[in-house]
Amino acid sequence: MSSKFQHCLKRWIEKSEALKTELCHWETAAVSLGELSASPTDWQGARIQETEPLLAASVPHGYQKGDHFIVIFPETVVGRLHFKVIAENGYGDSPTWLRLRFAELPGELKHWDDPFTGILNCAWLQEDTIHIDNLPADVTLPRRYSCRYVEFEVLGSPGKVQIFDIGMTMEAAVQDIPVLPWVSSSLDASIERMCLRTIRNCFQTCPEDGAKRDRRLWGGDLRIANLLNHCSFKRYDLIERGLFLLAGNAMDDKLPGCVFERPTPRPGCLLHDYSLLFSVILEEYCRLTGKYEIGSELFDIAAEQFLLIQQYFHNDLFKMPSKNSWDFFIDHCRVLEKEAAFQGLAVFSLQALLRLGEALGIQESRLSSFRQLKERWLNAGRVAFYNAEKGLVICNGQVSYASQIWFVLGGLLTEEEGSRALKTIEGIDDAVKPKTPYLAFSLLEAYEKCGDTKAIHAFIQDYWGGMIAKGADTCWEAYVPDEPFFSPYDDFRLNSACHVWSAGAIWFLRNK
Ligand code: RAM
Repeated sequence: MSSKFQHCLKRWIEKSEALKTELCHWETAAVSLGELSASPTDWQGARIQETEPLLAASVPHGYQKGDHFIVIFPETVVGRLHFKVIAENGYGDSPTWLRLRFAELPGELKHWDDPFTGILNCAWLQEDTIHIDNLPADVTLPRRYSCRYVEFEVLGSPGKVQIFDIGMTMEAAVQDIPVLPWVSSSLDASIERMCLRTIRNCFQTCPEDGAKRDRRLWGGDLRIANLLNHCSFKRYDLIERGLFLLAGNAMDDKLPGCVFERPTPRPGCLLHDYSLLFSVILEEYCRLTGKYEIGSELFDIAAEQFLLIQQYFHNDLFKMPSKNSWDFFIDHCRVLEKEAAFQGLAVFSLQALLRLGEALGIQESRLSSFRQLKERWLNAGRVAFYNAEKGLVICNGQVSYASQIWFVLGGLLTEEEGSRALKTIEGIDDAVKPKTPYLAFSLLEAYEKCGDTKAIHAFIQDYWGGMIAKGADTCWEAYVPDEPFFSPYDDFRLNSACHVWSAGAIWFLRNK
């Protein structure tokens, strides 16, 4: 296949590299020892209770083979763990062997030894074993971890050892969480703080999806990160780097779903909705910053995505090539019928492309074919999926939030029809609900488009407030309030509890 953009890739990668930031480093100490217990009333049936403060002045406990203890950090931290070890009797004649387990949530520690059932690599589980040969020792682990709790287990030691001064050298592109003026309630303030901490922890040399997993740039996540950045840290360089990383890693002109930064940038898998959403990120980035040069530079590759996607449209209707194909995302939900949602998302993304084209002053002769495509997709989608009598978008017999949301956002429903659909679906018990705060973000956008500010606030308080009530201090990748063990990966221990796409509430609390 001949590539139209092959000659641009090197330049885009170079631009992304020039935007690579130095990371900030700072210290956070573990503040107490903790005890893990089963607790049916707590999220995932687990609780870690503080038992004793870890003060600089307190005499460290002595530990030997078979002992274990948990330390608690004051918040979810991301960085490199360090601590000191000494032999209690001063005679360290042999190695100390430790197992360390890092958990974002208590449930991970409680279920650590359960059989692994996940569909991703089990090496994502945050565990390390180390040998420390010479005591006394100052130990710093080489790997970056994301955690609130660390369990130390002594697998072997020269008699009793003391382990103390346990801290995390934090690592992120940004350090200080901005103090934002005015909040309307203390719950909103806590939600904002949780969102800001999440964004900070995920802002590394690019906006990563999750600090524990996948630790990489994803297109859909970047769309949300771009908006959140604008109302928080304002590190536009990180977003711009993300845009160039995606563009510079195009495969046969197709923008990748994700990108690995190390050891050198390379593309990850394809996700067709993320390829289309690139136009949305670009348009929003240009509009929010007024920096339209990047829009000019990347407009053509954004536009190309709509030509490439046409192979999946038949008579202007999107058709999944196979059921449950991972290449079309929408949400982490296996039963979801995605065709209507994808149709709406395609129109939504095409509208963003057209807005950007107009703002850039691109000639109508170039834009008109995209305008026609948008009209055709919009009309075909309405005819195929909108049931005016029921007032709902129905996809292959299924009623889902995803279908209503993307039909509203794409303008395939009028504001009135959208309001009706979003109200009607609330009364349908078996409607397929969002599994992630990613889709929940778009639900809020849909409420906003229909002018329902009350619904936005009620949903934020219930959904993000629900996470806080369950102990969250950063936003969880997946959240189904009545399914504590839900995991897109068939093992909840793989879920990330600090995920940037989940911090979307702050956009609606702040973007007033
Ligand atoms: C997972 C992560 C990531 C998301 C993709 C589609 O790997 O949750 O954030 O963008 O799925």
